[in-house]
Amino acid sequence: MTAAATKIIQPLPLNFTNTTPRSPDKALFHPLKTTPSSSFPASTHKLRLTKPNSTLARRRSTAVFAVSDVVQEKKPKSNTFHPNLLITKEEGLELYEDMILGRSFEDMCAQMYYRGKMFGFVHLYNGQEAVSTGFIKLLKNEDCIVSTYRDHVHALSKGVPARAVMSELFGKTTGCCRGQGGSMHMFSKEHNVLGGFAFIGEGIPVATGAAFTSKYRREVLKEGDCDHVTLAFFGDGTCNNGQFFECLNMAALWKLPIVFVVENNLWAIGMSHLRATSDPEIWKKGPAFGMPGVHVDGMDVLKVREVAKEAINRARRGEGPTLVECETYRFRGHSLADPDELRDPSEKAHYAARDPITALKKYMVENNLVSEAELKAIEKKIDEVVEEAVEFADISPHPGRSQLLENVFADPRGFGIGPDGKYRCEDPKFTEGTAHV
Ligand SMILES: Cc1ncc(C[n+]2csc(CCOP(=O)(O)OP(=O)(O)O)c2C)c(N)n1
Ligand SMILES: [Mg+2]
Repeated sequence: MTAAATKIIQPLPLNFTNTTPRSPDKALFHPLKTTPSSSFPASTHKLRLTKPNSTLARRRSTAVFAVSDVVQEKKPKSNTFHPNLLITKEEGLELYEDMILGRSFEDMCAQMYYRGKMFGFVHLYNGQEAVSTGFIKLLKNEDCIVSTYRDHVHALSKGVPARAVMSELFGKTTGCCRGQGGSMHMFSKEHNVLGGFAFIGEGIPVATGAAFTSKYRREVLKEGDCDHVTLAFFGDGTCNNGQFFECLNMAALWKLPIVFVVENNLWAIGMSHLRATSDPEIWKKGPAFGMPGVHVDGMDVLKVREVAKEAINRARRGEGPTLVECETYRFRGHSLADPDELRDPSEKAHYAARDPITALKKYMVENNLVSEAELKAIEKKIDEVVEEAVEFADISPHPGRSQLLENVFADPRGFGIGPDGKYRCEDPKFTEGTAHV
């Protein structure tokens, strides 16, 4: 084997240095005029926007820079008392409450899991709240979301009651999937939460299909008011899967109303993103398919929200999909079964210091949008919501035997399941004429 070939098949060492000359970095936007987007400490790669060189790339990336310009010039008109801020007091309180709910809920899940109240894998979202809140709080109920196995907080942000999510985790009938889905399969038709998915990448085609439905209803069935948007959330590791590329292609080709939201938390279980991906700047894959690609600081809910507004509105206006890469970090192990011994303590400390909840709190208090007391009141209210969710889940009944096969396999002949948990049509005494469904 030649030396060159050997070099190619070697995984990148953690201290990999990219020596390729690059054009000057240009951070995408700085809506809060804070520090430029950070680099990932696991590598010398900086996940910043690099100006595209070719004319084609420039043409395709125009929308990326347009997002940037809009964000920099943003001055919300409604915010009469704080004309230089990106949010009103009400908006700030809503964002804070949603992030606190996500964090407190997940902390409670950890406690309940270790007390044996939940079974199977449980993946928590601590640290990534700015992404769920920054995007989902901008949606209408009719808009759809699709998540991964790290899905509790997306469901909460979309309005699924905490008690329904907790009960689902406890495997109880009062759960949002009647206890049949569990942690990785949150679903709510009422809230248009189209699922958590245990298989990585599996939700992306479902989200693409949902976006196709909206377009079909609007353009073929002539439902003029159907401007629904779908958000697909997934991780950095998932972007190496085929479905990601296939769906980007299809969504761009058909100009579907979808936003692909990558939650790049640097790790896919124990595999560093920088060792697994040929070009770690995921946002660049958007322009490759003819859609805008945006990189945003996923630890800053206000920045995420500004990018989300642009991408969601673009989809709603019928202008097609956007790929948004949110640079974020999970504060706990991959799942509650993971002792989290692989990640460097200094990397963890770096991101812990950028906690998105603390950052929003600081921003609002320093800009006199809210008082500490108002934030404390929200924290107290959410504590009660989460406590109540646990009590509710605890006293709720387990599903009966008859539910065992429901929604698992297609009922062979459509006559339902009897009280013994077996298909009615399999009963030797069954006849179609007397079947009672
Ligand atoms: C199709 C498939 N292959 C492999 C796995 C095993 N697996 C579970 S989580 C995971 C890593 C995914 O990482 P990422 O997309 O970055 O999401 P994160 O867990 O960081 O949120 C893998 C490979 C799986 N669930 N599905
Ligand atoms: Mg990841």
